[in-house]
Amino acid sequence: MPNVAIVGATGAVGQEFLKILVERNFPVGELRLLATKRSAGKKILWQGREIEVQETTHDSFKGIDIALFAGGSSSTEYAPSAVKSGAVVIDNSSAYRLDPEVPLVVPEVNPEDVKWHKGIIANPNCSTIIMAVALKPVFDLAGIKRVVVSTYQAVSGAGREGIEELEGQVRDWVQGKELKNQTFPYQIAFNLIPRIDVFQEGDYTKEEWKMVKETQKIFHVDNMPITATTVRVPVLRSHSESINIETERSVDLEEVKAAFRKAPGIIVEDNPAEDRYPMPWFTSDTDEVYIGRIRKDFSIENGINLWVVGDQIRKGAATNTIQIAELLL
Ligand code: 2RA
Repeated sequence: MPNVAIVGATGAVGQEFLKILVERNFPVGELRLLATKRSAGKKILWQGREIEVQETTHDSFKGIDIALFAGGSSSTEYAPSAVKSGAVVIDNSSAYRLDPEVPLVVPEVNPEDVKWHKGIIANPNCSTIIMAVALKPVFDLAGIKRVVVSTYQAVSGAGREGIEELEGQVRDWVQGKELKNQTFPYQIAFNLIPRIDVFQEGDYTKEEWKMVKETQKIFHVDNMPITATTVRVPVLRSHSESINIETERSVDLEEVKAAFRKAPGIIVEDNPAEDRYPMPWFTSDTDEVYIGRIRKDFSIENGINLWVVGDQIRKGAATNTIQIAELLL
């Protein structure tokens, strides 16, 4: 059984790793829990074992086969040491995602890419993963000419602080107090903010460029035309995306629906007659990508509109990482 290390074990994604390893029955020999100095010494009960969290150092990876990095700046510092010790790193940070030497993997889309890793495999950005899972059946069926996506991203995408900020602002508003913001650039309660991460080239944000460039890499189509607008909304968990796809070839909508129904990792929830469509409140804490509002785009010859929702902490981060680890086994 492989020895597994979790770097960032006490954070939101790290904690989710612990749950998902159990849920998916992932075989684990030793489980080493690593975190910053601040969390070192904490004891975590996992599968009847009491495991003490250790501070991550360059020597933390001796005897480890698979190192799951939950994200953050520790990746560039410690992933090379983990690889030197013989571990395969699966990294949730953005550090290696566009490195041509590092595969960027969504198991439902490009599982074969794990084969050419040189020690590090990158886990894509959460909103990218959710979109890629939804695009794959359409890509296989009719080819993709262009994608226009707008996201509605939950506050937990910004970590625990994001949740605390929204909850705190709602509480303060009810009590008639002044609302304060620290994590987000403006008040997020009863509002939305059309800017996630920093502004970059062309006045697009880093999150928007991630959706473009990472998707192109995952599908091995460097020039796939994709344009994104990413928006933070006052939702606690699960990212939603409105996706417009122009296909290369004409395709019957029923065929598209059938392809979604057959595809791994997708649940079709689309019944206008019964007012059924995916919503973030109901998809949270699940592993699938939910697709609804499947419609023809009548403004172009070959176009489809979708409403796609997925739990970004699970499928957008932790579950996708463990699925990559399963491919390694
Ligand atoms: C967000 N995509 O939702 C980011 C987290 N990786 O802010």
